[in-house]
Amino acid sequence: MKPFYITTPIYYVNDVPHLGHAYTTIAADALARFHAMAGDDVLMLTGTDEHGEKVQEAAAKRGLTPQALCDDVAPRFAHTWTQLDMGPFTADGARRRFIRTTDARHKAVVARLWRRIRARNADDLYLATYQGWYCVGCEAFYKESDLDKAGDAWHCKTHGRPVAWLDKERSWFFRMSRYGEALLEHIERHPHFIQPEHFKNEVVSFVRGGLRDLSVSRTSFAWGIPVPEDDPEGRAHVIYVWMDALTNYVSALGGFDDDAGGEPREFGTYWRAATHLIGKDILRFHAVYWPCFLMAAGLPLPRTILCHGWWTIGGRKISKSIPATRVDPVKLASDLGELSSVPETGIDALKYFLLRETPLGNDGDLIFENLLDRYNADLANDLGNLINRITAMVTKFGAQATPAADAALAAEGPFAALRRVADEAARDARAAWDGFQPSRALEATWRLVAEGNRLVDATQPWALAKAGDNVRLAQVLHDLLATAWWLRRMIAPVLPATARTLHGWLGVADDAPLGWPEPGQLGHDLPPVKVVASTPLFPRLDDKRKDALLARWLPAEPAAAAPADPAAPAPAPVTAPVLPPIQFADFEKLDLRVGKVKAAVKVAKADKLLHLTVDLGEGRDRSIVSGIAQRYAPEALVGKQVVVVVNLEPRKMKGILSEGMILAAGDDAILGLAAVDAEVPPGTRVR
Ligand code: ME8
Repeated sequence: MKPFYITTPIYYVNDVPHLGHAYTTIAADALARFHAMAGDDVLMLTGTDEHGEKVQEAAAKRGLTPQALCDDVAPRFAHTWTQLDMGPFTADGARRRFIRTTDARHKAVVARLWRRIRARNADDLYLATYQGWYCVGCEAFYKESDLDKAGDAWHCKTHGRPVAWLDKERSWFFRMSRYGEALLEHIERHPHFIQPEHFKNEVVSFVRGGLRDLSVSRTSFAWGIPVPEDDPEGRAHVIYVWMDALTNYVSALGGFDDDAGGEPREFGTYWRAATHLIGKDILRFHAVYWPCFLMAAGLPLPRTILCHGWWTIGGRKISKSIPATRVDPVKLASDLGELSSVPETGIDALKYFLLRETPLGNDGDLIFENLLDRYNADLANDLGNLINRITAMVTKFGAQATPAADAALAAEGPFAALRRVADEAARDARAAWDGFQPSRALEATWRLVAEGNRLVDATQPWALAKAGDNVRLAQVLHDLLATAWWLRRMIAPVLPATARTLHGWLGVADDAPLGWPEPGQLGHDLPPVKVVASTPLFPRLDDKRKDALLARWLPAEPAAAAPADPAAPAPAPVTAPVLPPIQFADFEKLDLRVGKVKAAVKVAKADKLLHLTVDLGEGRDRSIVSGIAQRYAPEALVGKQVVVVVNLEPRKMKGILSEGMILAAGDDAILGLAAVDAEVPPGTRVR
């Protein structure tokens, strides 16, 4: 059995899981499931990154010790993966492991890595003074050329927030400059080391630009693993959180050597088969720092760094720092499965969309309408429909046991076409999975789904039954069951709940072999079946249902979709003083109306402004410029009711006439639009 070791990043515990984290874990889970079906010896690892300044700060904000914060949040990650049908991940020697960097075993391996580097080349680690910019969000040191200047301050490109100046902090340095050439050579000799290709090119040009030595210890805070040797000046250093975190991939295998210097069995088996799946935000740490640390310690490198893009909403990265983007994957999945006879298939629908919609290395904008459209097209109309048709026809036409295939018929017309498409789909999907391309794998799989539906349309089994053409009818039913059995396996990496359900409906034995379908075997590999009638797995969403889901999800109601942030400070009290009293007649002068947003676009060169077209029941729409762009994506507003002051003097903003003012509460970060809780005709007065 070939080993296959797939890892996700270990996530920071300053945040609870959001859709971005779920995406990586879902992709890793799908790869793990595919490889298991392909007969590989699979180990999957995820976990939490618990040390460093960022976690220490988050704990302080919540009034907790760092350890208490970690103990609260780490299980939430593990639980989320179980809720998304990927668990359980456990700490012990299981096939699915969860590692925490506060585990004693991990800490010991990090200290060993340090000593090992020192023992090989003592001057690879040396004491000096660090001065420069640091982003606590990234836990990374930056040159000014890596940063954006906004006003007087330098800002991190990922977090968009000002970076801190570390002023002459005494620090251990790692001589990374020594390893640039060796790294370039490794990348050249192993063309699949960094995938996809465009990320490899990015790394190569970064390394060619020259590697600088890296500060790998901190003295200004204590939440980390102590450097395992003394500083002659007597200062206490903790190991840089990235050196600590990256080592998790090895400590989860029991480390790279034991007390006697021998290689632990799991390290020997899995390390060279390691694939680190990561987001592009942390490419440099994985494709540059980590290999350099390993080379300095005389250790082999992992096989592949597999990098994916970012999910954004309205063009903004899904991240903790932008509350409106923090979509809760569990909520989304449960909403999607709400009407299904098997609610867990909502989880499958979410996984399917995320992996099908965008190729792994690309960025994807999460457009909820597209999610619902894909659900209807690919899952309700195509897959769900096919499954229901197959089980319904087999039960209806009485072929409860496996109908026999007729060799002559199988080589003919639609039956031959089905075999050709099935073979191609299995081959192409397998190659795509092997090449880390889930989107292509699903596309290939759906060619077989389409062909199954085509077979039903082309052969019209109900007409065959009516005409008493039992030989042909048996062939159709046989081929449909054979197709269902192939699909049960081919969808399993991404739609495990659907696959399990289909398995049950087909009545196949629990221990039937679940290897990847082999070309030429359609029908020949069909185990005995005992089909039961099915119920709708992916009921079609009509417009009313779609609108109801969109209303739940769109960021205009952030509370509905955003998970609570355990690290967020309590909101500040509203302290604005109450204004002096006014007469009712003064209030009556204000004309407030309900409007319906018909269109919304960003205003060029104005970060805060949106240009809205609003129906106020006047027979013509009004143009209104509103300062809500930091909080609302334009597409989230279309169709929404807003409250508008309609009798303010019109004025021009950025050259655009604004004929009204939208009422909202709060400022950029916690802005909420004033709303009326019933649908009322545009132009209705608000008093
Ligand atoms: O970086 N789109 O942890 P983290 C896609 N602890 N993926 C996203 C995403 C988005 N919008 N947002 C987050 C850390 N991710 C370190 C890792 S590993 C030794 C240490 C995913 O909690 C993506 O995989 O900030 C990204 O790399 C990871 O979450 C960052 O998680």
